[in-house]
Amino acid sequence: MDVAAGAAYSGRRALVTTKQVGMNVLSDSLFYMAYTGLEAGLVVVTADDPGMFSSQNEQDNRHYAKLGKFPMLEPADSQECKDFIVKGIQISEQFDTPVVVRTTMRTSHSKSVVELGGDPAAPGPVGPFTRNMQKYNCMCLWSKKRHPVLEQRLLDLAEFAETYSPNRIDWGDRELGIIASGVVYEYARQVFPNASFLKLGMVYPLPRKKIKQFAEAVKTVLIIEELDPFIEEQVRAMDINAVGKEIFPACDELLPQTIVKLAQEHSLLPPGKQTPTAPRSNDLPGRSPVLCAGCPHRSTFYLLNKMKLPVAGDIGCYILGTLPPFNAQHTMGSMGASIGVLHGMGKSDLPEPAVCTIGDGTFFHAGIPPLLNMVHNQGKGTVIIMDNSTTAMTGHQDHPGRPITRNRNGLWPILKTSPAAFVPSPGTKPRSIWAMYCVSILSCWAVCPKFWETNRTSGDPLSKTGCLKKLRR
Ligand SMILES: Cc1ncc(C[n+]2csc(CCOP(=O)(O)OP(=O)(O)O)c2C)c(N)n1
Ligand code: SF4
Repeated sequence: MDVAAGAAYSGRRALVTTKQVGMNVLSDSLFYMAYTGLEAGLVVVTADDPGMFSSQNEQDNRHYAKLGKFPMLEPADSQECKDFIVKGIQISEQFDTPVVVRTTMRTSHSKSVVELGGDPAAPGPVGPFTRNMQKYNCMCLWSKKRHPVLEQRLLDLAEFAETYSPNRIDWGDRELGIIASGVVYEYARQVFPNASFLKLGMVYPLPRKKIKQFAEAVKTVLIIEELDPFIEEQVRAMDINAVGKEIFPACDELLPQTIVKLAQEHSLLPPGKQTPTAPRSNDLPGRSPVLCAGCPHRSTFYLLNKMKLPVAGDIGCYILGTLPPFNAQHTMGSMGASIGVLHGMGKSDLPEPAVCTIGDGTFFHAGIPPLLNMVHNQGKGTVIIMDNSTTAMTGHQDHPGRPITRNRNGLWPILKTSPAAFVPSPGTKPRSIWAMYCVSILSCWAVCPKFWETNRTSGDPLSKTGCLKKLRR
């Protein structure tokens, strides 16, 4: 996020993409950017996960818009996903603010026809850096003066939302007026084809006048939204009698068949209406996710299970060490948390030695500050770095320890600067964990075979290293 800030301050447009919990990590920087504004457009795309298909919680990131005071757009289909990025950049430059585009897992994974439009003009050279400390330096002295600017900007954006075309009313039967946004709008349209609709493309700030006009013209206002009553609370605060969360719960996705079922239970639809759903075979066996055959994490978890140690876990493929047959990760919270949790366990004088597991990608992303903190505060425990030379779980992305950007043992130069006892993997006796009573690091290194499989023909420098030659034999 700060890299994007630096670019936007320098006059270059920037885009940041993140999954929903990534907003928690980048919010500190996004919030200061709402105060400073920028020299060129900046858009953040966040993908929420109603239904928790691959996330540790089901947070509703729309709240960030209200908390951080920046506009948020919500596309309903692939065309809008593309259009809202362009519109987001325009709004960002027009109102001098970062803009967040919120998708959900379904919008991100769905495919529909997109009209591309013309190629954007190539960016020209940027001028010298704008030296405007009163705007870009958030020292409280100056930041205090930016707060009223931000409040006025929100009012201006609310006015803009009134005429912003993706906030549109489609009149139908006036008995029922539905307010919806995102992919849920598409579902609701399918379930209630004859109702009147207020479709919101901008979910913060809301077009208050348009909402009032809509509510006054229909008999019942129904708000269908996944997760929290974010729109509903704002609409009710406008003294509009709306129905929403008493029908549609705050947990899980609201798929068309769920909307039909709940609407029937509350007499909004006659019984018997069905929504077409994809056919499913009932005779498929249940399969829980497992570590791949030959995964190097397997042997580490096999030993951890045998040693019956308490293990603070982290996020990556190795989260699967939690499940049978390993049963070897006892906590997992957020990316990089394992080292801090281990630190706390060590400070609690447990009657047994404790360890934590953290992948190399996660270590570089979020593990170094807590490790330094642990060493500085004389913690005790063993940090096991599950080094498979890649960021496997999310698609084998590069990271700073990978040979493509560094030497083969990218972790080592960093670990050697730490005053923790460092035990590299070759010849390591896992039992030595028992003997350690300080911060120790055990690097379990073996390349992820899936990564090797997909990269061996790509000319990636990793495929030329000795480790891979060994693996191939
Ligand atoms: C704050 C945050 N950002 C991103 C993610 C998505 N994420 C899940 S696992 C992972 C990477 C794991 O890589 P690594 O630690 O190297 O473990 P591996 O999968 O290679 O075993 C990422 C980026 C997340 N869960 N939380
Ligand atoms: S992708 Fe790689 S790290 Fe992940 S489970 Fe498979 S072998 Fe293990």
